[in-house]
Amino acid sequence: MRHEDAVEKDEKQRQLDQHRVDLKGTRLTTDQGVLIDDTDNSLQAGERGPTLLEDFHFREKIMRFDHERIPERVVHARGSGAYGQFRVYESLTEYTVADFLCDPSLVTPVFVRFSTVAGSRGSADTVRDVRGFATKFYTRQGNYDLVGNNMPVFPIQDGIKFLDFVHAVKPEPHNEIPQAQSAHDTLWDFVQCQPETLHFVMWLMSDRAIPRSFRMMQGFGVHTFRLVNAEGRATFVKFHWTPVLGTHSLVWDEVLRVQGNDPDFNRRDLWDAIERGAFPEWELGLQIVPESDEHAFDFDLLDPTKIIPEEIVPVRPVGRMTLNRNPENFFAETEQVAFCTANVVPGIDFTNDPLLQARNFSYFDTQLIRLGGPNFAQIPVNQPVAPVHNDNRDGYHQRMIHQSGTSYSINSISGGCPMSGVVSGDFSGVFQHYQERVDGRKIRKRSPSFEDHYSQATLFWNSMSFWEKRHIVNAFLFELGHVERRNIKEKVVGHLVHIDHELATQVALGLGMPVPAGGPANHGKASPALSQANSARKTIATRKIAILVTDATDAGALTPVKEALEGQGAICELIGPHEGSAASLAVDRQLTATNSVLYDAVLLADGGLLAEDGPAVHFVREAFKHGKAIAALPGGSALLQAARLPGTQGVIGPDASGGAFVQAFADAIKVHRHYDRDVAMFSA
Ligand code: HDD
Repeated sequence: MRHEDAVEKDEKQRQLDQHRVDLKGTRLTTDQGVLIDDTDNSLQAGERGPTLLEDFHFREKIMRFDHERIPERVVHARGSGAYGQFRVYESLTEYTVADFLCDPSLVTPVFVRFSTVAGSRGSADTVRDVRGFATKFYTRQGNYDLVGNNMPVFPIQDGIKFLDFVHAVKPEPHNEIPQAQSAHDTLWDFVQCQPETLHFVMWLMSDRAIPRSFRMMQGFGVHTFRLVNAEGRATFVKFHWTPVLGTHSLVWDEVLRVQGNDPDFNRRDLWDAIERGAFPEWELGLQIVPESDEHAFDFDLLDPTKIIPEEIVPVRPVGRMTLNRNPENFFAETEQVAFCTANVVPGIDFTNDPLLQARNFSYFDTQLIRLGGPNFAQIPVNQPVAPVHNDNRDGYHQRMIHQSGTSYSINSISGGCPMSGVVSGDFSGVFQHYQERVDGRKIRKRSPSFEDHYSQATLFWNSMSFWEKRHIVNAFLFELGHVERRNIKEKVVGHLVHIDHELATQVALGLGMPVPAGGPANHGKASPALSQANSARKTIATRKIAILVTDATDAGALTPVKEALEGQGAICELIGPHEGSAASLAVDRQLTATNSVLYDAVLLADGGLLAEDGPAVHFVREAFKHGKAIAALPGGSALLQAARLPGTQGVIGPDASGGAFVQAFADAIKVHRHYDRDVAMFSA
């Protein structure tokens, strides 16, 4: 039984059921429903003769194959989706009329698609990149799409520059190299020409760009939006998703190895967790700003390259989202899902953020080319659970069979239907645009309030722990190390001086450049909420532990430890010298068919045999290098010694036993990564 069968079906699931096609027990037909006897041999004039044009089955089969592809998304082409549910904790009627935010008894179905941005559909999951975090709420008042990212800021301030940014980060036009990488000349040329990118670049160079799991990423709506209540009063709002498992990342060296070992690392992780019933969860949080405070900050609320530090406006947790069901068909659901920032419901509205305004056009437009016409909202994954009645007609792939003899408004023939949503002056449930007062000249000019490109980049840098700073410097060195033009690197370092002199110095030295002359003084402000050092949660749930075993393993010593770890929600995989069983234990993977980078922690239980084994020693040393918790049962102590680890943080020896051993190991895993190990080991 799949896990979703255990929970009561929501409205969206029941709707999707109507579109399911189950081939079990069926017989082969053409698309026209004609039964076919043979699909392996084309119709020929004689056994060795030419193929006949009248073979309609052959032609249909080939035609369907030739047309299987649709254009991949221009950006965010690589993605993975899942269904789930959202429920608000308590009514937010004070701020909004959106009923999914006002009724705590309401369970709203959702579909979420996570993605990378730059790579094409078949690129690896674990590249250095922003991750998309797009949520479609199938509310009773229509679909609401919160199309966010795992970083709260964007590289550009005005949507008219989106094409330029995307062209710069995508593979270079002459040779289509590199795939899914920002480490090349055109991206860094764009950065040095466009200092508004710098705050975003700091996030991109940080560990946020290499998440351990989609389940362990924050999500941000990025823009300032508006909530509107029944009195028509608006409040500014920023949306945050906070993962219940904490926000965690891979380490860069690990990333490079994961790409070869499992290009589907994040996709598989999401899929497996849901299949296993370990449903990923996020809290929705709001930063709420009264309209009267619009100009109370030292940045512009409409500028998408800025955050509101949580220490200034706290994030209020308002609800929880659980992803509990994998799609049944990747193409039909995850590939065809069509998000649009303009999909809003009553009680949620836009601001004049020029990036958001551009997005409201772009998503709508992109679906026309991707999904082949204007009826994409009828595709099952996109179909609202709210009823749809209007005079929109025809177009490619129309599936509705409208009964009415009219398709215009106002009409008298159909009794005026579909009529206005307002009944007897009652506007409840009806979308009403917020009546913002607008007054201005038509100009192509950025507001001066958008001009400061450095202060929040500095804020981000100041907020990082020592190891996060080290990772950022190394990321700059990797990226700029792949840039061929010296002048571009110099210009980038010139910008870094305005963020922080120490950062600029370290990058300059690594690039073999003179230490830059001192820039402006660092303002010294920090926002601790930005550091991942503060995000570890006290759980080992869903953490993957590799247990190294051999035929000499003491199963009696291992089994209670394994069971205790699994009891806390960890996933244990036994890795042995061969498939089958070792010491009466079932081996999940053979040692050379896996790699330490696919696990969060390692338990050595081999019985001494692996101490002589090169790959096993490498496995342990590499896990140490990547900051992972390592524990050895008495049988594993020889391997632990053979690994000659240059440090002890997060390493649990066989001295402890029983519950104390398990607890010490679990505590070491909860830390996520022991970044304070030997600095030299992390320099790569
Ligand atoms: Fe975008 C896809 C997120 C700015 C134009 N964007 C897309 C997706 C996400 C985002 C998560 C993937 C949706 C999915 O899974 O199908 N985009 C963002 C965020 C932005 C942003 C958080 C800034 C705050 N985007 C942005 C701008 C434009 C676009 C400024 C154009 C003016 N984005 C698109 C697009 C895509 C898209 C070309 C490609 C595929 C699609 O829309 O459906 O229209």
